[in-house]
Amino acid sequence: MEIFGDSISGNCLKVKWTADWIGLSYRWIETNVLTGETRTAAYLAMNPAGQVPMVRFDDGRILTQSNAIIVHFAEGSALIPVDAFQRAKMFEWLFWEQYSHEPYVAVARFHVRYLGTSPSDLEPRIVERGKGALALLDDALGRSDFLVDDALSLADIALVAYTRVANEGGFDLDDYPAVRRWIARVEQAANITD
Ligand SMILES: N[C@@H](CCC(=O)N[C@@H](CS)C(=O)NCC(=O)O)C(=O)O
Repeated sequence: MEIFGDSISGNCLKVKWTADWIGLSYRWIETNVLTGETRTAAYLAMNPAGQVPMVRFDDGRILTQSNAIIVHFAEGSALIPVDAFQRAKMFEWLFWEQYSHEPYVAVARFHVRYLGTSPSDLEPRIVERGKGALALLDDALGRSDFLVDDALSLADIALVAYTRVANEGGFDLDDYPAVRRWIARVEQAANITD
């Protein structure tokens, strides 16, 4: 299969890390969002949303949305809890990541690191909501080594993607000590080096 992704994107890297952890074989197609490679006619024909990550399976089927992809990849693996309630807790984190974390922590980073915005010029709501998301994570991780059932799951892989680079968006991770310890723990458990 082919994974279309931009290596600067946490949404794409979480797909790569999950595939690597499971040992799937794939071809990585580097797709630059900054130069509009997701907006060409050929790309839009595959994914009308014009975004990465996107997977094209050998039979031509297409799958998009990072968290849908990692759930599909990890089906039957230890990254998805067997217990139905714990599995639902994992989904709770995955939905929260897309609605209440990524739109602030990742967007702040994109503006600061890739568009050259000064952290002090970021929209205050983005900063406030980003800090709130990091504080919520810190609180949860003060009580448990991993987000779900004290074991590495897709919740950790999805949430570490932008949390580990939150400083690039002007957030100070020193304010969230439990988060910092968890980042190191997840990087080691999930073999994350890039
Ligand atoms: N909810 C989507 C978000 C995907 C997304 O925002 N992708 C960005 C890169 S992180 C993108 O492709 N941006 C290019 C564009 O919108 O033109 C997911 O989790 O996959």
